[in-house]
Amino acid sequence: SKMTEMTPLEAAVGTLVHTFNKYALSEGKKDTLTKEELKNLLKGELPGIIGGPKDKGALDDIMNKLDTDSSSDLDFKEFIIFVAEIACVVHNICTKKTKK
Ligand SMILES: [Ca+2]
Repeated sequence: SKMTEMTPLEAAVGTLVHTFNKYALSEGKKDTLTKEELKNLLKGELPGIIGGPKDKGALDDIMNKLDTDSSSDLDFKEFIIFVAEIACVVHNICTKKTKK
């Protein structure tokens, strides 16, 4: 099928879209993440990298930083910038590890 012909990067992009939609649909506007949805996404999908935000203040800080248009929710573009930042951190760690 078409799915099995996808490259790993194509599949990864599909996963990003699917994951965003899965959480965005649960409450509020269906195409944005509320703070609660962001909390659940971090806990459910990035436990090894971010961990659950330890307290409400930490979650507020993340939300405020990512919500660049101050709409009180995250659209896909705001979310994907966050993922890009995480990817850069992971890239730096991996690059340092493999460098002799
Ligand atoms: Ca926003």
